[in-house]
Amino acid sequence: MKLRFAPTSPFVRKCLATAIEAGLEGRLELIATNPMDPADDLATVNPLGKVPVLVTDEGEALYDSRVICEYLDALSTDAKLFPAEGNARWRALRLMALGDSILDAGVLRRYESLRPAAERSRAWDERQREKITRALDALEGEAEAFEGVDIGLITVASALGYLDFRFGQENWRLARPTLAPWYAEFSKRPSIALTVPKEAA
Ligand SMILES: N[C@@H](CCC(=O)N[C@@H](CS)C(=O)NCC(=O)O)C(=O)O
Repeated sequence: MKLRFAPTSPFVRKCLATAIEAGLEGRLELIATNPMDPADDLATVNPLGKVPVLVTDEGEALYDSRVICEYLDALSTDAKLFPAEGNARWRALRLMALGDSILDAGVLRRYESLRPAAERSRAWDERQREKITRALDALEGEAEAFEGVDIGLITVASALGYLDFRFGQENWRLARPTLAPWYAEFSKRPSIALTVPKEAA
């Protein structure tokens, strides 16, 4: 399987962490891809021009990260990261949605910050920042119940790691006394420790 990969992308990280948890990382060939480079052929496999994309051994291109993670989970014979049913399933999917939405807002803020100063909207940035703050407060309110590993918690960890990577000066840990230690502990998992985002070489 081939994974269109960018070392800064938190959505790619989520897929890699899932592959590691699922024992499948050895089957992934990473294809370095810059989604912001108009010369990159990414749009030939994903019309949206976004990473991650997984090209299966059968040659089918799968996107986005939610679909890729569920595909990897289905291939795995290890413990399932997408709980099959009941409250555990809905909680994991909701936490995945919350983590993904922190990432959507964070990535939008990042792209906004790269625009020429005169074109940037402070109101737009603030609107996205408020979404992130409310989502973090919601996570703080339920972090005491976090245990084990599933796709929801992997996504939340990917989101918190991205906030450290791009918005470290805003220090999300302040006034989050339950979420911060949960993340410190969860980050010791090889799937999280081995996939910390970094600038492209
Ligand atoms: N919902 C998508 C989001 C993917 C995404 O936003 N990827 C970013 C990189 S972190 C990207 O490729 N952006 C390029 C663009 O927006 O043109 C997913 O879960 O995979």
